Amino acid sequence: MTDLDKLALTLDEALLSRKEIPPLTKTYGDLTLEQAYEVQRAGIALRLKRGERIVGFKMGLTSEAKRQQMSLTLPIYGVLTDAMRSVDTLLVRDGIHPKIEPEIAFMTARTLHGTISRDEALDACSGVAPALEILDSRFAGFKYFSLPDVVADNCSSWRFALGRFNSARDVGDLRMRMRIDGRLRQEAQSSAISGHPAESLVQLVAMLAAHGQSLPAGSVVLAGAATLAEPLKPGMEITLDVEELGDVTLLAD
Ligand code: OOG
Ligand code: MG
Repeated sequence: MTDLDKLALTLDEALLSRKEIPPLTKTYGDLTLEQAYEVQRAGIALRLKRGERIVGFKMGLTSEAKRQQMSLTLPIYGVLTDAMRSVDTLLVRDGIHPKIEPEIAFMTARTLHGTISRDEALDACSGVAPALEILDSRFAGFKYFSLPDVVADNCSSWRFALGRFNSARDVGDLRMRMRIDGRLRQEAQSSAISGHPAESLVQLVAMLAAHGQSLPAGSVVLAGAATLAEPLKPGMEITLDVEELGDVTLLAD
């Protein structure tokens, strides 16, 4: 087993036991971004061995608000599996210190590879939907010291919820409003996501190509949060409303 495999195992144990750990770059030392993606891949391999199936990818740090919240600078990606999908309700106690954020999801209908334009990305999608991402860092206090830590931890991804996919294409400047128990808590235009949410898809496909991978047809892609994430507590009802696209609601138990 390589050192990077061992780091993946440590993160996986933290996920399964719901016990936070110190950042890897503190306990192990510096990691390059490339090594961090290797740790991420090894961690996903452990989940696949448990029977989970890859259903898509998430982009992270695609908005200025998120980059400032986390003091990190570059867009990053993580992997989504079927076990991470929440429908209607979510048990907060299954996590460590979850947070929720408003997103837009794409569903791809064709394989995408390499350098593509925003229009090519949109042409390849069968639908777009309002989405909520529930993050849960495996690191103590949800604090990071470096981008490689976050990438190794599958970009803090934990759960996601999807609204209904529809065929809207003009998704570049839609109002997104996230309410908690009926009170407006976060709002932004969808343009806060990479300038245009489809740009996140373009960036994801380019980053996957740099790792020799394509984005398979039938993938769900979370484009990244438009606003800051809000801490999630049992009893909260969270609704994201995206102009033109509709809404998605999740009950935290
Ligand atoms: C990193 C993941 C960021 C997003 O949508 O920007 C992310 C984090 O905030 O822990 O998912
Ligand atoms: Mg996110």
